[in-house]
Amino acid sequence: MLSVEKLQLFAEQGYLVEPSFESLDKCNQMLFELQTAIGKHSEHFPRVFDAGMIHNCFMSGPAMRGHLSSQRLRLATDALLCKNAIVYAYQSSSLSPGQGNYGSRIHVDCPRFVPGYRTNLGYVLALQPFTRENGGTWVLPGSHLAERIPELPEFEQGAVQLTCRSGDAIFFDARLVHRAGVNHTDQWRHAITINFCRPFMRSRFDFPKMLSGISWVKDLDSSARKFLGFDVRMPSSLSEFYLPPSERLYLPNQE
Ligand SMILES: O=C(O)CCC(=O)C(=O)O
Repeated sequence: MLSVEKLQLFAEQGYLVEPSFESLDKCNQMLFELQTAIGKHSEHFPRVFDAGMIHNCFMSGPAMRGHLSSQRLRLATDALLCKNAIVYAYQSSSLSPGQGNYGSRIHVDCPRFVPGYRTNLGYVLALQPFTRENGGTWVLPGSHLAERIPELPEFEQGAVQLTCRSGDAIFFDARLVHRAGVNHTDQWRHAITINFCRPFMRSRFDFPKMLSGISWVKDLDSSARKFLGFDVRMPSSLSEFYLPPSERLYLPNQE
């Protein structure tokens, strides 16, 4: 799927935009689920530091859950991060009219800098067009190659703003310095964002535990299960450690 040229550019610049990564139909379903989730979330947590960001989006509807079964997404994480990648965090990034959000500060999505080694991969799926006016993501090309996070003037001098159509995806090295823009329109701008990590690392939440007892878990396909960490669960007793191969909690050969 990703040409050698694209992979080379990704290595140098730290990001790439994949056009029409997801269908408009699926994006619209996800948009509906996300808007519903935002309504509920703001009732339960009216004053949070990351307003406009819904956590664990796979809990908020079948389309956002189904996105974890996207073969394109699995192929992309294989190519841009590693085999058997898992989700560190699956959330959304919405900008309400006239606002930025927690993601609008200059930041990287992974605190560790390991020269020459990518630990995490960022992913933003535009559920609506990203424009200059509604806060398309700003990135500083090449900044993933250095440990230092530049100050605002340096960022502003070199940053480029990414504009997208609905369904376009932005992939980035999680060490790339970036930020969400500010929405200067009177309409919301919605996106889902996923941070992927290597399978030996830990997720922000214990997803298998969170999902214990939930009926739709049995319908997840193998790639969605893998993304949610079901193949790298830790045994908590010797009887779990000695389970037969077909029931093992931590599968062999996870990178
Ligand atoms: O919403 C955006 O444009 C960027 C989101 C972001 O900063 C992030 O996912 O870390």
